[in-house]
Amino acid sequence: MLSKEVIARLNDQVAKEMFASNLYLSMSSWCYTHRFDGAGAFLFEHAGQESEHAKKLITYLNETDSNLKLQAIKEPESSFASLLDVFTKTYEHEISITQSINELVDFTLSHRDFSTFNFLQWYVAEQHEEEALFRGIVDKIKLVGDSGNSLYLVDQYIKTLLGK
Ligand code: OFO
Repeated sequence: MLSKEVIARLNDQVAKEMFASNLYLSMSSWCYTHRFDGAGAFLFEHAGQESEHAKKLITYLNETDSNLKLQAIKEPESSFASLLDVFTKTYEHEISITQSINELVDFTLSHRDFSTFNFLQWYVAEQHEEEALFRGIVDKIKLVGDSGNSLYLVDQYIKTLLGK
């Protein structure tokens, strides 16, 4: 049986994962409309992963007989200055999600909720991977510069990251 506070915090995390999914769909669409098809496909797929992160939390709530309370999801940004702007924002967003997960982990440990603490370890590992993934893309974009040819190549590189 989870405490009311843990249930509320898990519900908040569901909303954050759903917002991330919508944000990446919005970014994906911006990429497609600016002819960055590789980045568009990558972000579209990543939006699906974020939705899975939300569902994994929902399944945990269901398994612990806890009430899911879905929240209104705020509208994501839809216009971006450049491909670098898009991926800088994805990276910053992942850092904010990591902070949120860390706070949850800290809360569950200090309140001796070892089951939820253990469940959250998957998210700790996932955030480590995602921060590295997005930081890597930001670094590549900075490395190649912002000419059309370079951005085409980096878009092709991002396409190779499908499934990561
Ligand atoms: Fe990309 O973050 Fe979910 O957890």
